[in-house]
Amino acid sequence: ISTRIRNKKLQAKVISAEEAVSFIQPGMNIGTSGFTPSGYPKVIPLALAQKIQQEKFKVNLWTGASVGKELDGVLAEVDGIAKRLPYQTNNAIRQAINNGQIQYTDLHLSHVAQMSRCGFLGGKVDIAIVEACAITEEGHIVPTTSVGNAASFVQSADKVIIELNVVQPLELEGMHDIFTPNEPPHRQPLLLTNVADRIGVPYIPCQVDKIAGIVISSIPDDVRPLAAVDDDAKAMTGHLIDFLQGEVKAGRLPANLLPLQSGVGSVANAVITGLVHSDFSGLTVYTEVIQDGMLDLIDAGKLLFASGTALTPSPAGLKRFYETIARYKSKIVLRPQEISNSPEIARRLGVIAMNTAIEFDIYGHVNSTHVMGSKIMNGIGGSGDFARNGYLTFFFSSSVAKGGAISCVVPMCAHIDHTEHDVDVFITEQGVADIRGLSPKERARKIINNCAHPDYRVQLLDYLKRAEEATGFAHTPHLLSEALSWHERFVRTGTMQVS
Ligand code: 0RQ
Repeated sequence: ISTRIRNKKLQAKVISAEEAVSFIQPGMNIGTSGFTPSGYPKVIPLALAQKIQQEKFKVNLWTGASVGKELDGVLAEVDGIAKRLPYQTNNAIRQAINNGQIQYTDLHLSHVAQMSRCGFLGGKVDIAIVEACAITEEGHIVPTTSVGNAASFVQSADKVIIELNVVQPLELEGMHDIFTPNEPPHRQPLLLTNVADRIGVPYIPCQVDKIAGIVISSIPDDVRPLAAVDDDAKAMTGHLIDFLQGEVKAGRLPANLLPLQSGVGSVANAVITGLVHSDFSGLTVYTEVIQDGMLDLIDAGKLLFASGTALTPSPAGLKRFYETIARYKSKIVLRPQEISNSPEIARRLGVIAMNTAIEFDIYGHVNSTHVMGSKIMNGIGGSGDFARNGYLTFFFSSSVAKGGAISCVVPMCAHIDHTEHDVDVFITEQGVADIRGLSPKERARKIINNCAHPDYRVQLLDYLKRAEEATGFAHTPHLLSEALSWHERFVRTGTMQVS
């Protein structure tokens, strides 16, 4: 254990998970490490769930993004969460949010650290629980497969509990670059001008006295298998690659493109995998999650460097990563999400932002988060950090969902996460709508003709034509009594199609 806990005084602070949760009081704000099912604490939340089941109380859970079942899942199942932020993908949590049990605050991921430090989120972090692969002699924490908000939570917490995970390889040490900005006014620029630049230290700074206990864990990350790449995702990837080639030819992008950002989900991974089989090389990545496709790109010699805040591989991808960690170590850096998702850096580097929508409307607004206007799916995640600040911003979606009963191109989104001002290009399996420089009415025709499913094109064009006539060809024509009728029709009849 001395190779993992290098401070003698701290070796005496190893406690059980049950002892660790005795520090947690009802109503506390618990800030944890973790981003996607990577690098989150596991044995302490499992013990906390047991305590909550016996004593019936709730805590507020702040993480980096979604986390694994040993944290989100078990705490939701014992009804132990009062407020959850800033992103989730767990079924039990989603259900509890949508039935009113959990209050959920869905935030741009780059905003969370500053908001928590500055007390915007309902007090400060009472206890930070952080997964580590080692603790240095000075008490500094070496994170594992993600960084998320851990550094900021440690900085502002009263107490820190470390979950030392002995199945996370020690070779992870050196892969992190931790920097926490000072608060305004007079904040200094982030001096990061290339994806591989390092601006911080390879550990989370922490004072020895703040560490209340260390719990040993040997539970691996709950990584998930990748969804199969379906025909829609393949078609979208093809459209994207053709489009990027056109941009290079037109002189609007360099031959090795610009740093790529890619969201989560089946489409996002298919897109990155598609690049492996393309002619592009010398690529770089400045993103939040590093998925299997990026490891493939490194193996194919096409990806020079990837910067993110989390490794989010499939089980097979994680095995490959662990087995050949030395190969990837020099090509990957993990940063706090405040830096990986920084709007300042996304703008400076000229990131190509690629995210997935639930639906988008004919004028170019995007809904990434809500089903039929009311029910949360996951959250905005980092999509807004990159979409607004990218050099070139793409949104992907299949043109229809639920076997064609839902058109993902609608007259008006029933919830808006990204506005018409944030998007450059939409891609569905039907085609590409490049809306750069277009007026709303020009955009509408392009989006309908290029991206909507043929089964819904006539219906959409009819809406547009009638809205133009009714408003006297106003700037962004809408029929207010009809704009959301497509969603209403689906809820009432089970389809958006007019019979
Ligand atoms: O539902 O699972 O019940 O079949 O939505 O859709 O097609 O599997 O797509 O896995 O790529 O997820 C937007 C949710 C897409 C995701 C979203 C239903 C569809 C299916 C999932 P079923 P697919 P994906 C970086 C960036 C926001 C955060 C973000 C997401 C399910 O990409 O959460 O971008 N993005 N973060 O049937 C009703 C519609 C629908 C619909 C699809 N119009 N109406 N249901 N579905 N379209 C990541 C982080 O920040 C960590």
